[in-house]
Amino acid sequence: MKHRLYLLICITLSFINQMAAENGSRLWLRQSGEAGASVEVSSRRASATLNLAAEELRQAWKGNPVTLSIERDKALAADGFKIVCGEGRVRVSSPTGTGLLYAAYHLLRLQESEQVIASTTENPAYTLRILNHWDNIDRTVERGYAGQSLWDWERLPHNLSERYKEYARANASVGINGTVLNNVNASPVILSAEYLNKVKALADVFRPYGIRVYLSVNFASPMALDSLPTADPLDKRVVGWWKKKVREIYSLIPDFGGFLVKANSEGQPGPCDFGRTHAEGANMLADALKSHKGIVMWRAFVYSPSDADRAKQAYLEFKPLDGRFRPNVIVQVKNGPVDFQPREPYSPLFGAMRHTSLMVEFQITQEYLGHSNHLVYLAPMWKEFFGLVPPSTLKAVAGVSNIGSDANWCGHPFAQANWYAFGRLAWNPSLSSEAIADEWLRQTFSKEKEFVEPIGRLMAESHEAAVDYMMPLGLHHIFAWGHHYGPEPWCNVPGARPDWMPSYYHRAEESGIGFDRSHTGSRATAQYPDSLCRLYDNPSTCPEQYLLWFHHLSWSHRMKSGRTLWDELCHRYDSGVQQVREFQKTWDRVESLIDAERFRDVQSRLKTQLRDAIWWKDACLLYFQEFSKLAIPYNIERPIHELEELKKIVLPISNFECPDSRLLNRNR
Ligand code: BDP
Repeated sequence: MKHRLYLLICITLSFINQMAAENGSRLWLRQSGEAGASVEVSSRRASATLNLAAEELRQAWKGNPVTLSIERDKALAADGFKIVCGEGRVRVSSPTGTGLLYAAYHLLRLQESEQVIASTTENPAYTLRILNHWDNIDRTVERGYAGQSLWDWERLPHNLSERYKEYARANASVGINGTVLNNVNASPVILSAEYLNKVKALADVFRPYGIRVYLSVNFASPMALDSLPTADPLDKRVVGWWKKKVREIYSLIPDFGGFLVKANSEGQPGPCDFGRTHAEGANMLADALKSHKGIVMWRAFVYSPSDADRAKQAYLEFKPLDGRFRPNVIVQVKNGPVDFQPREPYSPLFGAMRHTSLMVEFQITQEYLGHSNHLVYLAPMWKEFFGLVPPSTLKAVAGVSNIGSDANWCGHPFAQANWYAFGRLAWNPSLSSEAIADEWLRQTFSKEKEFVEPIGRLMAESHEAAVDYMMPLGLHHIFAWGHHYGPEPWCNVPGARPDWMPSYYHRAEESGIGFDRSHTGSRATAQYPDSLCRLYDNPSTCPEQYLLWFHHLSWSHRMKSGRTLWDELCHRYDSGVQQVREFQKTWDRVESLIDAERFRDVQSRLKTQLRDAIWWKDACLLYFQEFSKLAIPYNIERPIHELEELKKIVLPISNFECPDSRLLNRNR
């Protein structure tokens, strides 16, 4: 009897445990419970997308009966929708099935995050809301920290993983409607007939979810694939080659979106190799795509080993080309002028190219923000950008994906929030980062106030905390060589380009620290509109968050806090560390409110984050102290490392892969 009771208890406990176990694979789409509301489709035009919209609601909608109808409406963009609630019914209309699908996800989002379901009209801010995958065809992911690439090229086109559909569904649920499947450092092979058939298979899976497929192309593809003697965009053979290739693509994928191009950047081929401009290169591709309604997204991420300040180079090269691009070219500019640093001012190209369509490229994957070990919610950083660059001046929004084959898609459970927030902001950049965090938390973890409030605050503070423990006050690019995971302000690789070395950016010396980009230095400030130029150019008006980005200042420079620059720097590093300590406490307090599996996962990653924050603080302060020769203020946490010991750390991660286990086992 006793034995049986024991067995019963064991079975019950293991059942409860299983129920509690969540591996994060369901993302924010964890609707449960009986639905059962009636969903009526009042449209004669049946479509796979419309069926999906109805199906999603039938499975999870618990509210009043819904009617879905496709209707033309002047107030609605193609993807827009209208919801009218009244008389015990919810009437949803849109000019397209995709709009109805978005409306279905909108209703479910409100339901699952316990918001009021009210009449509304929604139009996306941008017609193109696109993910950029930096996935290679060997399934490695450049700057990917969540396993392998989702695309199993070897098994495509015949074998279609269930995850392709889940991926499309997750994107559609936040309004993402485009995906560039492959790395901007593109292999020409992606354009071979064999691979185009694989791409077609993916496009077919994504189509019902309103997602179009795009490809990154290597500008020298005609040479690599068909041995043309040149890739000169003005050469007739080259023009003919691209036209034919484009026709081949559209015969397989009639709604193919277009090309993304990284040209003449970091060793990639481009039109400049043949004495042509970026505009000539982009326009040649745009002409090939035009009759198919395809577009070219041409990246402005260029910098050469010249004398010009790297932060000025994209502007110097692209601004003179303003107005020279075809209407179906969008110049894709990273949010900042250097490279996805924890904090950058916005790229001055925004606002400077008034006769060219521009789109912003954000980095969702955390190349410079602790990979998948650090909890850093990126929406506040993107909102900072939108605060300076009016969303209406942009044509589209792109985000470098953080998605991989990991069960939970993104590595860190909270990295999912960045995928989610990217989609939500691409749909509506005026949403607040707090509101997005709130709805994501409720759908992903728990609706309990005791959970949502403190963890929402933690998320809101997480970006600033990371900036503080990594590179406060406008410091930038003082990362370890190659993988960019830890600090290496002393890094000096013999023979490497100076603008790849941290000292190029921090310029620490006995008299002070920072990059003078004011009128007394590189004059990068002059690339901004007058009012901002004046603000940034003067150290007493320059926002302190950009101070050492724009100025080289003495260690004794007086800060707004009254502290000296040196003391302020120490204070900021320390405050970043202290914040992570608080994050740990906040997290531990919510243990009983969520499943054990994700609780422990986040808990252990926070431990790594704290160890890393201390590592960053000690490394940077001890290194900069060699120049300042000043004491670390006595009220802040003392270093626990020796500088020489920190200089010896070599992480066993190559440039483009960094399995967490190896990171966690590193020798400090
Ligand atoms: C840098 C990455 C590099 C990318 C490059 C790019 O370190 O891996 O190829 O940007 O955006 O941030 O092209």
